[in-house]
Amino acid sequence: MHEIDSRRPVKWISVPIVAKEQLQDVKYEKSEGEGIAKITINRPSKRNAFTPRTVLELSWCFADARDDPKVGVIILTGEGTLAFCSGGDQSVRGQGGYVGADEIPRLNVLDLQIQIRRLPKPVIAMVAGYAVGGGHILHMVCDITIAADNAVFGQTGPKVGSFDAGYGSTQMARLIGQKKAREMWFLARMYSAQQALDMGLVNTVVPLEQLEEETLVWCREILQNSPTAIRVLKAALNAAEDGHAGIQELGGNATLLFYLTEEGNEGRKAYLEKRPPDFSKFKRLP
Ligand code: S0N
Repeated sequence: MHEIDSRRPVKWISVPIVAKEQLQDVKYEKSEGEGIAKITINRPSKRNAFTPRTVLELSWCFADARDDPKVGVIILTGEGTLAFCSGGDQSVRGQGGYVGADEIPRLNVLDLQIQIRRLPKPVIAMVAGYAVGGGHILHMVCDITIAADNAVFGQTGPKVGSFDAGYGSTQMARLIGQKKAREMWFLARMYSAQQALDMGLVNTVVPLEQLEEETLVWCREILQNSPTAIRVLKAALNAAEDGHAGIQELGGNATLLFYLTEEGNEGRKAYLEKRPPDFSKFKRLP
């Protein structure tokens, strides 16, 4: 029998990182002089359905908004008034996932969901029209949802042969309860904005023509508050449900805050100055 030598040497091949390209499926904007970023899925002729490329571009934008210290709140929305997002683009769904130019099937929207959930700044879904399928899940993983009165919410998975057994199920049950979540998934019905509000699926419903104006009011109110308090609260609200990953996120915030203290820096300074650290002056509070 031919044996595989698992200790054989490896040949490392240098891989160039693909530079970020021009956005094709997504619009990315920042408000002048304010800390608001707006990310818009821009495929209105497909009701803003996402392909792997769309998801990749969304991920680039969220990464930029995360890294930009001037950005304090991020809006996720869809182009036009007919749809926030209609989920995965069924015309590029292949075997094993959604297929892009590289012909590799992917479910990379799952990575995007985690990116939004763990992003240490509030993400607001601004929903006009349909938020269905994977698009419905995207709004659910956002921190807040502002819905226009023409918004329609629902899961279509059981009709088109797909499901989200991750946040799409568990986060939904946290938001609207187990019975309602089972109804929403098993029957795959559509729900109006008012029904969504009554279920606790969205934070508020406003007339379509006031959607952006009202969303900006929420953004500006958030921006007046302590960014650190908000980031720790977001991590705390995630922590109990996200297991080790949730604790890691909350713990990362504790480390960040500790690094900002004199006590946190005493050990580093002592190491660099080649002396024993002196923690004696730091209070041991009750
Ligand atoms: C959104 C709907 C209800 C809008 O109806 P309306 O207004 O009557 O417009 P249509 O005429 O139906 O649509 C206009 C044009 O847009 C195309 N289109 C719309 N949605 C899609 C789509 N999702 N994929 C591809 N094309 C779409 C229409 O075909 C039409 O084009 P033309 O003009 O050329 O005919 C209605 O459109 C609708 O029901 N859409 C389908 C909704 C749907 O079933 N979405 C997919 C659900 N599944 C997922 O999203 C899975 C996502 C996923 O990747 C995933 C995988 C693993 C784990 C988790 C997930 C996850 O869910 O996140």
